[in-house]
Amino acid sequence: MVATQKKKKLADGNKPARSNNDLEASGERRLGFPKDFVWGVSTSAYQIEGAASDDGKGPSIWDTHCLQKGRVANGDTGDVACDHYHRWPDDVRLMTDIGVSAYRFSVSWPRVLPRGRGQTNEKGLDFYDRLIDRLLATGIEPWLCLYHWDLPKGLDELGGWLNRDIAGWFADYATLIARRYGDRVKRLATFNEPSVFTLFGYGFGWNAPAVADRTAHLVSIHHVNLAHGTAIDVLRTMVPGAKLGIIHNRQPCHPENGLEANKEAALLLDEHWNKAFPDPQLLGHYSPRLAVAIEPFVRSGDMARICRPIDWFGLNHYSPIYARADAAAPIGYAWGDAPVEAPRSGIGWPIYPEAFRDELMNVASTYKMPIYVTENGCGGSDMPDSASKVHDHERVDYLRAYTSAMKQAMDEGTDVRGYFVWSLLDNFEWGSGYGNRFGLVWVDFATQTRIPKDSAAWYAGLIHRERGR
Ligand code: IFM
Repeated sequence: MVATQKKKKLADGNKPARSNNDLEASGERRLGFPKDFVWGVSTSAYQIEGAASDDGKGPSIWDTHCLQKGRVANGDTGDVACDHYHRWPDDVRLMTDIGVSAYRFSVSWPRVLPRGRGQTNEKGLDFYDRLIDRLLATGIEPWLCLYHWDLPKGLDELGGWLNRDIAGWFADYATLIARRYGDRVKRLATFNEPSVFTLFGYGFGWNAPAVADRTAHLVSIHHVNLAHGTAIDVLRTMVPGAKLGIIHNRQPCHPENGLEANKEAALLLDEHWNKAFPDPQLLGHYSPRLAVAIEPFVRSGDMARICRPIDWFGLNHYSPIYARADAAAPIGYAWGDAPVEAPRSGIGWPIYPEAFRDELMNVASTYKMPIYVTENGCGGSDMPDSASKVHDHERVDYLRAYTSAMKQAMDEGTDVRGYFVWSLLDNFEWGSGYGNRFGLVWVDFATQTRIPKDSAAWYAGLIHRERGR
């Protein structure tokens, strides 16, 4: 039934509730966030755009990764995803309906530079021009991230993140973006979750480019750090008034089952996951275990090149993670399981809002920077009911608890200036394919029908209340 309804009618008929009556009826109270607090939503190019080879886009490592049997659940690919490349005006309208003031998205490197360097693709560049212009016209600030994991295949063939030259290729890409969009986009991030794409892509080998090797993992970390610093210098010079940052995934790391035997594994995971990027970028050195391991790949002058001044710390947080000792694993430990008694989301991720509060405070005291929470959200397997409504109470509860925890951290003096829900839309969740849904808006991937979920209405209400309007 959902499939046969007209898209426009659905979008209008499912607008998130925001009237005063609705808000009073909801019984939610204002938490007292500053009026200028940034409320946003996040997405990434490969996860929503689709149009994998339209208008001259080149292949990325995710395009080819998805074609390999067994890599992605159900054999799903990002070929169509949310078809955002064609439906972006509808998606901007959804953001307007929710009332966000900011939208974080990533540029697909191979869409604008099909081989990663050299020849640019005008049609791909035009796409982001249109999106940015519409966002600005609608009063939504574009937050542009240069890299959210979709490395051009052409660069992977040259070694990708294992080739030291990539720092220069990335800086050239940053130059293109700065020149093209820097007049309108002032919020720029170099990378999204460098620890995740290096650990999962080169350490565990689960994600593209599916390398599982200790040395490759270490080398990729260092080269991403070099690329970050080099690109920051480009953006700083070329984009007047830019506010530059980078987005880190930060989660407390615990030994599986609290066992002594897993403690060293947890400490190593903590360095790989939480410290491998912000420490050299903001403190000018690698953390102790990494400093020793990475030393053979560090050349004179590298640390100064990596540690460049930035303006904000993007923090993505979901739940604590766990490590288990495993001497046979390529990087010396295995991904651990959460305690059986942990409260969990629909996709099994532990729910601990107090860990979020603590992580915010920890980041603030370690790196002493303004924080924007650039991702936080809850995965499930939501489906519409017979009335085409999606009652995702679990996500609402999660978001309520996590935004309250964030406010607690702020009340303790932590400088948090914004919060972006992951994600605007259900989308391609990497190795899990389309089964894991994080969206405020439900997407029927067969018809591309969008239905704002109850969580979209809840978030709209929160924004409305906190703005005091
Ligand atoms: O979907 C991802 C996103 O690409 C990076 N951060 C975590 C999200 C949920 O897994």
